[in-house]
Amino acid sequence: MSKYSKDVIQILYQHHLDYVSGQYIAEQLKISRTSVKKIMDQLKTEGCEIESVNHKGHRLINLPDKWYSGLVLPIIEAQQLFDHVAVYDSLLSTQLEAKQQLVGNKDTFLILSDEQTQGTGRFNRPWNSAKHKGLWMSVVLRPNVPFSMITTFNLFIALGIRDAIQQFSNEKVSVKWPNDIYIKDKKVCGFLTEMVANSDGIEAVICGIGINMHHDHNDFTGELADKATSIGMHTNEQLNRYYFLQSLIKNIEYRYNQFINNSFDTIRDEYIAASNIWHKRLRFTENKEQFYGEVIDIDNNGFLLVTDENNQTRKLMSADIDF
Ligand code: BTX
Repeated sequence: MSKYSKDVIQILYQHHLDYVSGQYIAEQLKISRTSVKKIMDQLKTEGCEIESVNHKGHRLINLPDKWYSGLVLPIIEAQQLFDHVAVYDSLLSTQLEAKQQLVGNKDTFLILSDEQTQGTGRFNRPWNSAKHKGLWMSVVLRPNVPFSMITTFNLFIALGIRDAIQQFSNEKVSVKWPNDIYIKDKKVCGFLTEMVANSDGIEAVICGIGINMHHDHNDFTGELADKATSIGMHTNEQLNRYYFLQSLIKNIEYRYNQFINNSFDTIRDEYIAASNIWHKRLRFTENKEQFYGEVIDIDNNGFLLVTDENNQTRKLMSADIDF
């Protein structure tokens, strides 16, 4: 891919419905018109719907589905959340990359990759992150809040992710405390929050988010076959990752500001209504201990209150829950 592809597509996006001449693009980027033509052909073979008309120029008809930093940038710039964004074709893991890039600066940023070859969930479990299929990303934020507040970060962000997915799904989308988002009875998204801190306070919060988007039934094999789903399997609309990202970032920003300014009890009712863990006998795994029980409440700090089979109430901060 030419290093100018992202600039060319950004220029086309900025002019959206209008034609842009090859001459104009060449002048803006200080490259030849032949190079512009080559890049345009390359973009078309990658699936960008570009119309080229003699004496008029080039026009982007539809947003592509492939990630181009030139198209992600305007989405990020429309919100206040991030200082910058980096877009990759393939990474081991956006979470690993984010942790490397946060050192030695105070920036907030987004790392996005079309594929992860070693995507991971909690406890180093593998996270399936196939190319072109999903949204695999990590956000780095720098909240100036006490350590004690960080436990509720995940709960606020869960609602942001849930709201974004709900906008595109025909079916009800719910939160499975503490780290998953479900469509009906299948997992569409997993996310995790990690923190870098020193004695002065929190240096960074790194939230890794994996959302299945374009998968169909055949894409989920093995243990995922009856566990996982994608937004694409529950929508009538043509799903485009840029439109989804736009909504996701907006919703995350909204919930992040809520998190900074409010305690969990202000969203507790909303969180409870969005959760799918009520009135069920569930299996809990906490620190390798397994037990069965029923969730009775989520307290004002976001801890789960569970009555186990011995009628004991347990307070959980994090656990694996199986239906
Ligand atoms: P988790 O440990 O709760 O979930 C991991 C479990 O979810 C796996 O053991 C498997 O059963 C199931 N699983 C794996 N891949 C998928 C999938 N694509 N869809 C549905 N279920 C799946 C949840 O961890 C947190 C996952 C965070 C992933 C993001 S992606 C961007 C960032 N980079 C990275 O390496 N991790 C995060």
